[in-house]
Amino acid sequence: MSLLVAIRGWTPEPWIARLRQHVPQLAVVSLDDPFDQAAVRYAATWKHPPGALAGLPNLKAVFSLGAGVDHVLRDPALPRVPVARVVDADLTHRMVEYVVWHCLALLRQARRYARQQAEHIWLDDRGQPSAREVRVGIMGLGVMGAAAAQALVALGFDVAGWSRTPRTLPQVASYAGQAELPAFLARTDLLVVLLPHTPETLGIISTPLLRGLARDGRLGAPALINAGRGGLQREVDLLACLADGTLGHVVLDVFETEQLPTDSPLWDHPKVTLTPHNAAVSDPDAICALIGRQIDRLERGLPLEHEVDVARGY
Ligand code: NDP
Ligand code: OXD
Repeated sequence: MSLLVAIRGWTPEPWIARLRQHVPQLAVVSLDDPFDQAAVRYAATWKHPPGALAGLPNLKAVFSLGAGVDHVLRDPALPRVPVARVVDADLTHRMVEYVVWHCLALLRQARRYARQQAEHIWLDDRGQPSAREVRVGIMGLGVMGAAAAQALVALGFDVAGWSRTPRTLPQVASYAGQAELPAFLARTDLLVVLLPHTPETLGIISTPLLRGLARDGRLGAPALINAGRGGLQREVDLLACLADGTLGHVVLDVFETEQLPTDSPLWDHPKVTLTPHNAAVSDPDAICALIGRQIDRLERGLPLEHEVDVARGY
């Protein structure tokens, strides 16, 4: 019996080595080498090529090596077996750091002071609002969004979240579904996007949505932080919204095309902050240990943890 590692875009070797440690009872085989298809019982994937998991007659489950599963579910030939994703405290903590970092940078006008320092300008205009005067709205109040919301509440921000179904979190106003989206946007100065990429959320961060953000915030114009997925945003709309003042600043960790093409206007835009899809980087040890525990559970007849609803897309 074997565990198939199907990775594109990341270097597979470190994953294969760690899976051999954490799943010693199975042979760990790679998509890049010849392997016996009938022996494959589990697959671990990051962006496997569509069709690569078809024709594995004894496959029992697929493990995403990340929290997101859009890279798995986009495969039209994906076998009808349970799919599990990563839920890991370290991964969540890294995302919380990312969101807090950028909310504080926007609140404290980090870019402006960096520019002033570079130009030797001493301009103390005392124009700093406090966190409690700034309304953060988090789209996606799941594992990552809920943890980020709690950290922002602890810093004093005025926090709300938007999800498919209502969520109850201390000191976080909950908005749910399309019907409550306008009210959520209208009270949001900093929009943080931690949604999964699904057929329903594809392209959701567009001009009409961004025009619904609050216009009376202490930061001047609203700002966007997207660390969910690039497919959620329309980049032409982001640029148009920055140009006409609908948005004051945009922070992006994810892009419609990754790697971001070198000629993208986002690179040099003065009101854009970019990171290379590393808001929360998976720790291979933690994730391979999680896969080991999941396989143990299945072999003992227990249900998978963090199973994805394939029809819903997350
Ligand atoms: P979860 O599945 O725990 O949470 C998803 C949230 O999105 C839930 O609150 C869900 O609502 C909400 N949601 C889904 N569809 C809709 C919809 N149509 N309308 C409104 N709300 C919706 O995911 P995680 O928090 O673990 O991760 C979120 C995403 O973050 C991942 O899918 C991945 O794309 C991204 N990510 C990015 C990383 C990076 O480095 N940039 C690293 C890790 C993850 P409900 O609560 O009602 O189900
Ligand atoms: C993930 C990611 O989904 O790294 O875990 O994007």
